[in-house]
Amino acid sequence: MQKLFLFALLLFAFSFKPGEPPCEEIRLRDKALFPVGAAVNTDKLKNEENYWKIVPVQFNSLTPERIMKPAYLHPQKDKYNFFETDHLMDFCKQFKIRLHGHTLIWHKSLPEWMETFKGNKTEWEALMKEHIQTIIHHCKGTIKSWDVVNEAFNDDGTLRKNIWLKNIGESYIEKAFLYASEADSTAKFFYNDYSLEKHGEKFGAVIAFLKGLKAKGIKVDGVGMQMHVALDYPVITDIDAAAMHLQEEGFLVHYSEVDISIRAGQSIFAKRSNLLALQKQRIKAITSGFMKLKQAYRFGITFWGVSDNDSWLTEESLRAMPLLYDASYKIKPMYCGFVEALEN
Ligand code: 9MR
Repeated sequence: MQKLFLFALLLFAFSFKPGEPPCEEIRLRDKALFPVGAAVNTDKLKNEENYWKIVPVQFNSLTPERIMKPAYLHPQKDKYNFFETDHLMDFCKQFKIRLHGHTLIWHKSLPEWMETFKGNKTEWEALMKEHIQTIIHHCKGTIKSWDVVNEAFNDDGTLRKNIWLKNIGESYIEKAFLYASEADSTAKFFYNDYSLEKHGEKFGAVIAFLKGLKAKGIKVDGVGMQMHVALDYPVITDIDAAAMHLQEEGFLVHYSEVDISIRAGQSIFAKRSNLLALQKQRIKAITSGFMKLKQAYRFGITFWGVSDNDSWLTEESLRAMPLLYDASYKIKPMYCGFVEALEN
């Protein structure tokens, strides 16, 4: 009995190697047949060695997490602040990384002057036009794709009552895309939103609306499905169907803000190692589904952050652990699941 116990102990000791990576860390950007992206925090890119050592090696597409939102870029009516954007554009040029503009029109991260602006419909349209076109002109040649309108729909498919809808009316979305294409007729323009991957009511409303714009000759090139998902929701068949549906309608598909919370909807008693294993399978399934799209429609998969330490979800709960790297910038099983999908 004692011998058996000793044998089991030795077996355990040899099979448990703390700190061993769950798979080989490769260069995702070289392996994938589509752009692999991350939302980037420019402070960390400048100041955190672990962070800037990973970013240009792993990713060939970046989306600025904050610095291109109106509150940062357009702090006063007659003042723009392109300092951080210029820095990021240089970085991307240096490392041959695509920079995706995020986001021109949204209901959040607005400067105070914009939220409190008093004017009639024509003045609001002029404000929006000037905002969109100044930014696109500044970045023209380097930024070749944009989230023009972000999160304009509610979950039930109605339009969100934001400052743009209140002051311009429903035509603000059409106008935003029109102004964008006037500023750069060659860039790719996206509508970006969350919960589209459920392929439900919201998706139906968004796609009908965007088809309507296209029918009027407005340039809308693609849709960003943000993909802030849980381990088991939405089901993979719905995610895949939503992506295929976009392709059938001729829209480029961007999984634009991917993260997978390991705790959302799970029992509080669930073991972390089991959840991380499920997360690995989950990203593998999501990525494999994306790879079923024709190559020309795969705009890319962008993770909403690099490590669990810099996810917006971590601000709410340390337990979400939603990204490819752990808080100390070591690859997680999720990274390996992504690689496995690329290899199949
Ligand atoms: O991750 C972003 C967080 O750091 C910012 O504080 C926040 C407000 O600007 O925006 C977060 O990113 C959001 C993205 O721009 C749009 N989709 C939802 C994302 C998470 O809230």
